[in-house]
Amino acid sequence: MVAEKFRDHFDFFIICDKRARRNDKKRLGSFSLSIHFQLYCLAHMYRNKKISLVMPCLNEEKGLPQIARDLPAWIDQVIVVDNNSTDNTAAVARSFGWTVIPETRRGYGRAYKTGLANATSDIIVTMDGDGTYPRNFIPILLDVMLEEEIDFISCDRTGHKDRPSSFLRILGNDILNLFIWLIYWFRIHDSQSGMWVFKRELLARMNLTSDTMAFSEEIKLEAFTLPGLHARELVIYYKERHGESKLNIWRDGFANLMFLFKKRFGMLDKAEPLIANDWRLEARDLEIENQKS
Ligand SMILES: Nc1nc2c(ncn2[C@@H]2O[C@H](COP(=O)(O)OP(=O)(O)OP(=O)(O)O)[C@@H](O)[C@H]2O)c(=O)[nH]1
Ligand SMILES: [Mg+2]
Repeated sequence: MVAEKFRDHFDFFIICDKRARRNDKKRLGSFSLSIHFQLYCLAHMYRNKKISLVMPCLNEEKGLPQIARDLPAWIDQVIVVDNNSTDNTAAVARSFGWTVIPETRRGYGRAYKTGLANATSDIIVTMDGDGTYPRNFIPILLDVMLEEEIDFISCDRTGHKDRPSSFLRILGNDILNLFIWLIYWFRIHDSQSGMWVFKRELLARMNLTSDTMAFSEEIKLEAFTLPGLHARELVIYYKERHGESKLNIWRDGFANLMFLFKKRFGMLDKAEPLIANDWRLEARDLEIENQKS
């Protein structure tokens, strides 16, 4: 039911986006509307939940201003994890009042681990710092999450047919999705998506080992296979990248494929949870145990 509503919203946003690009006047109109909506929401929090946004960033000074332009003002905490960027990423992020966490150890996964461990809100939203992921979908994703009692949403770019992506990337993603199906037994359409919305408390249960680009598929493997978790994919649209890509298609693609096997066949050491367990999780585990017996 809510998922259907979401699909309508998706079409609506695609139409608005196209129209806004065609007509500057309309863009100004929708901009002032969103300002009013944001002023109305200045009280922070969303439906009584605190929200953190976490972004790993390596030389993303061009992407961050795109994100700041239409990021909902009620987001309580914005964390940028900076890996010694050689451009002005840190200064640009600070100019928007965001928290910059320096991380000297390189890697997408490493940056995420540091950022997620420092997030303090009830719900965490993630995205790249390159401006590709839709900020105006955040409230809709949160609505779906709260109304359908979903624990983890993985945003699926494949529903946006005109998305800017090369044939090789789409093929690589499909191959990884196929292997996930074959060796983990669940279907996913976009295992490499970098936008997730999830309850922070899940971090206490997840075994997140990867320091590299494989972190993106690893967090989904955890979310979709942990017992008692409700994980879903929902479609989003996806925009052109600002700044240079950090993805090496062949190297990262092959490493991500190998990672799937290593994790499945227990070839990785167990990682420390990113946050301490809390009483809510223990209570829910007990509930699951009771249901089983
Ligand atoms: N802190 C940190 N961030 C990184 C590192 N590698 C990549 N990132 C960031 O992680 C995000 C994902 O990297 P991208 O280059 O966008 O990779 P991608 O989305 O697969 O590729 P594109 O579709 O070309 O954007 C971006 O915000 C990068 O700046 C790293 O080693 N450290
Ligand atoms: Mg990207």
